[in-house]
Amino acid sequence: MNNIELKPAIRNVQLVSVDHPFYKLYLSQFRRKSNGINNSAVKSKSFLISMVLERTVQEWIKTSATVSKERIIYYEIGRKRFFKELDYVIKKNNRYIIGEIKVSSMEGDVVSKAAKQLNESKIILSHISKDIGMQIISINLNYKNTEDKLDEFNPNFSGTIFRSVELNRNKYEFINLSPVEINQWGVNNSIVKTPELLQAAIFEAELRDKRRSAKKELEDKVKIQVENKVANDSELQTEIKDLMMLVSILTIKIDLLEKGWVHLTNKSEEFLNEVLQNLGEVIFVTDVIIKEDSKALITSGRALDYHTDHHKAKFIAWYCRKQTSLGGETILMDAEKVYGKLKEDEKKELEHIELFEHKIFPDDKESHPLVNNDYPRKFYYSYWLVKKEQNNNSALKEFQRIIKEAEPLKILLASGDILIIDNHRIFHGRTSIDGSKDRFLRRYWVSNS
Ligand SMILES: O=C(O)CCC(=O)C(=O)O
Ligand SMILES: [Fe+2]
Repeated sequence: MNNIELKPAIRNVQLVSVDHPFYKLYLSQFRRKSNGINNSAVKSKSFLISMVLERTVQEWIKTSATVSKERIIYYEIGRKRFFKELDYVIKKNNRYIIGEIKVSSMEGDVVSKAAKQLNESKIILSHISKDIGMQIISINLNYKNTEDKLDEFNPNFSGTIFRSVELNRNKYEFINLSPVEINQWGVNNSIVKTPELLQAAIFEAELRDKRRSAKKELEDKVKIQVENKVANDSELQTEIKDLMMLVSILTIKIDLLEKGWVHLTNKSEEFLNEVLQNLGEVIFVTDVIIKEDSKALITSGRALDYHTDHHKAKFIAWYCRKQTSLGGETILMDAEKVYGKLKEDEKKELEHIELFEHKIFPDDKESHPLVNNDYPRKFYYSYWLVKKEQNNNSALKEFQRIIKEAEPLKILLASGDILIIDNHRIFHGRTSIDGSKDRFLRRYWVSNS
């Protein structure tokens, strides 16, 4: 079977009126659920007037003959019934215009919320019609304090001219009406029974707006004060710097423990030095650059396959001073994950495999085991250090096969980047350096402390 549908599809999409029995049933259940939550709350004036104005706008829209009684979207998903309310629906032949009325005391995101709601409805309704327009009628109680321009109110809804706006790549028709004009129309047509409520709500909205800007001003002032205090207090500055450093170091240590590597961008070499002091002892520093006719792989421009560095390095850190213009990507592989895919007898077998020592330090021996299962497990691996007699070892071959097939983690270091890895767990390598030859990484080996 192909194409198994995991999500049940939307079915049976219809527009129904508020009297539809399903909807009535749904509402009664909904009311029962919300009982006791809102009853005792004192309603704000803006909340009360928004109900009044919304109803008034709905009546105003009814002055257009094309407004539809059906404004509830009914649909089913699986065996469940859903309802979505629209503030109004205008039907002209096969064209639907769905509308949202928003009364608010703020600007901005109220309208984008309306747009989002409308668009969701449009997607559902597209099951029954392809020709759907969206309208937003916005009424801002705080209209005096916004830049939004008001549109003309035409007592005959059919003659209203909407503006065309685009939000999130969808087109909407939009108007911004004066609450005073709507209220007056409502009073004249006996829809609004409390003419003075609007003034009270506007007054309330103004107070809220004043509080909002005063709060913002206060926050800004406090921020400046704190900044000034820090700027003039070197002791406080040091404390903050130390704490920031401590947090960085702890974050790095946690990442190294959990996933075995960490990539930081835009850092200084001083920062790295401070981190390294907290990780252990730096035992070796190398400039990873390209030398002409280099015999050593690392200073050639060639690709390097997965390997670990010297086993005395618990961590390797690279500071990128300059990256090449093409290639030179770091590749990483979690040896724990590779190892985990082996069969038990293959794991056992690997413990007995010794690789040539990567001779650097005076006390280096001749060879070193590929895996040491003491806790935490340690890997040591370089394909160029595998002894000839191991070349046909089936466990090693399987280990190498899994590495080859696994998806590498690729990181392109940029100037100022730091990469730190747990050298006993994460294999590293790089793709060939095909661009500019001035690539410069400074590499640090850090022993356990
Ligand atoms: O050039 C690189 O990105 C890493 C080379 C490498 O294997 C190393 O620095 O140990
Ligand atoms: Fe390396």
